[in-house]
Amino acid sequence: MQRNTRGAAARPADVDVVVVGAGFAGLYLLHKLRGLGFSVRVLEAASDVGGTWYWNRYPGARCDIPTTDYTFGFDPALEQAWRWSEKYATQPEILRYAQFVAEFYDLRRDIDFDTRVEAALWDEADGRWHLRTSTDEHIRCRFTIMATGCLSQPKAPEITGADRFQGATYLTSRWPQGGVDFTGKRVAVIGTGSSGIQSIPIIARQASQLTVFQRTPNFSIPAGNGPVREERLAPLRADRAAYRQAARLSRAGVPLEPTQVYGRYSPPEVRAERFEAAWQTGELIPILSVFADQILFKDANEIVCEKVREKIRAVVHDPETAEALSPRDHAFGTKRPCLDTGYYATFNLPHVRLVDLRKTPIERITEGGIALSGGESLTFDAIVYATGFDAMTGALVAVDITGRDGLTLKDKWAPGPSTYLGLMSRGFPNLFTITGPGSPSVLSNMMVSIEQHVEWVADCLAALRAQGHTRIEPTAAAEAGWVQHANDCADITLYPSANSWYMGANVPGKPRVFLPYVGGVDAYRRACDEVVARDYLGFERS
Ligand code: FAD
Ligand code: N01
Repeated sequence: MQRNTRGAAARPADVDVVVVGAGFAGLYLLHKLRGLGFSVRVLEAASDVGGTWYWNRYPGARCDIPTTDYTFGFDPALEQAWRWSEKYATQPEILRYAQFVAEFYDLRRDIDFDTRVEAALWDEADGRWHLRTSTDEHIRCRFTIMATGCLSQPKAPEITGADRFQGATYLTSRWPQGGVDFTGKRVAVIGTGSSGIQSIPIIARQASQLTVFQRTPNFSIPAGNGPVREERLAPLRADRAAYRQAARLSRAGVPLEPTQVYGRYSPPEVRAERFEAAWQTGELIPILSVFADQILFKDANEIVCEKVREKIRAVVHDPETAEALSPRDHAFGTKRPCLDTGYYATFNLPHVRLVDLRKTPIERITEGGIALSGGESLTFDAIVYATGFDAMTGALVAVDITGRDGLTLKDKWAPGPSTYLGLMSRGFPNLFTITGPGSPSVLSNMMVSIEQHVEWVADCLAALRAQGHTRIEPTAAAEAGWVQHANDCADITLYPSANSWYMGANVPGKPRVFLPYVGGVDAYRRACDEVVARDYLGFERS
């Protein structure tokens, strides 16, 4: 028996299951597996639960799926016990929710905090994983479940001289717990993805000067935040179970009837009306679904792009700045669009400047600030990096995972990740990934996808135990088939045409592979269910 880092309780060094990560996925796994009678330990690098919502404390951080949907739906009692205050809750409120879930099910007693899993080695003779942690503990387990998150491994800034800056440096995804006061400071923000776009208007309120360094403009729509709207609450109140079931059987994990209207065949007034209706919802899924063909064909997609650009021009006073903020290099939706509160209007403020890095790239970061290629040198008190993540695979390959016959996950996935259903990868028996590459994950309401994966894996472990099996691994043919299918689904869309983190394009040297499964939450769930109905088709068990 060994002690956890908090010294709170003795922990067994040999368990049925180790779960890596205590975000929403890890929390639900622990609850579910405990209920099935498995011995479980959860190992978490952070000092508390929450995952994404523990780490991303930058100003303005909120969810971009409405809280009516971005919430656990597996337990009516949990839903009864919690009320969200806003359409899009802030990071502190979502973190409180994660903490509330941990307390509701008394989860913390089986979680080791401040404990990073550094290595995992499969012992074929023993039929177990042997894990090594940053606290130098060695743990044996029959099953390892990686609930390490899709957006949890920050990407390095990759800018020459980044370590030379003498002022304060912040990373949005590792924001200080006590917050930062930028009052009177000259601040640089590098990056205009969701994190940059959420934080920039708030930093602008404090800073004496704010300079935004934009490499690629992003599409953003106003969130229209406020109290949870009655029309969202009504169907939930009327029949909670039916609402949650509709989400599970939807394309993106939020109940929405798919449209049959094609943009390319619609008259201008229909296009305008449908776009405006979606824009007014202030929600991502409707604006991603204005037309049935918008993610398939460039001309249909361009209708949406140009309407968003019109909105930008209507807000931003300076035409040159408006044009610089208008995306022209990627189709709408092929990079995750953002939700904002006053983002574009921020560029009308006299103390806010946009630097278009396409025209004047950063040459290097200096002791005092940022030097641009044209010879201009800007001085700052603080630099904020909103530069994103090594998404979907980063946190998995950061652990030194060695499977059967000495195969490492890093080597196997060097040409791109290869999985069966985004749940397992051949060569790594008894190792599961929650919302892994090849599953809908980041293209969906993650709460719905996390629940589906947790339930599938938990049912699988229970079925193995019931059948007297101790080992499971996908076949080579099943994995190759799924990878082919996932690529085929992506290739008929516009998604692969963008330099997005969905494609691994934001990390130098990362192979260009479309990482999530684009076929939809509904189709994906059916595929997973069918595999089970056919007695775990595509898996070898012993
Ligand atoms: P995470 O929350 O990422 O948790 C993974 C945990 O694993 C982390 O706590 C990490 O510390 C730990 N970990 C990783 N590696 C190790 C290791 N080797 N050893 C020990 N611990 C480890 N999705 C939506 O659907 N809607 C949204 O509105 C939304 N908003 C988002 C906003 C932000 C700012 C970000 C970054 C992401 C957002 N997402 C959103 C995606 C979000 O990541 C998921 O919704 C969800 O929170 C993921 O939960 P998770 O438990 O799978 O992973
Ligand atoms: O990261 P990003 P993020 N020099 O990768 C730029 C979720 N999320 O943290 O596009 C200059 O999107 C980079 O430029 P480019 C959501 O799923 C949700 O913002 O690579 N610039 C880009 O502009 C989201 O999609 C919310 O050319 C550099 C930016 O940095 C995902 O997390 C909030 C650079 C990174 O954008 C990631 O979002 C936050 C460099 N060297 C996050 N390197 C919600 O609203 C990178 N960039 C719920």
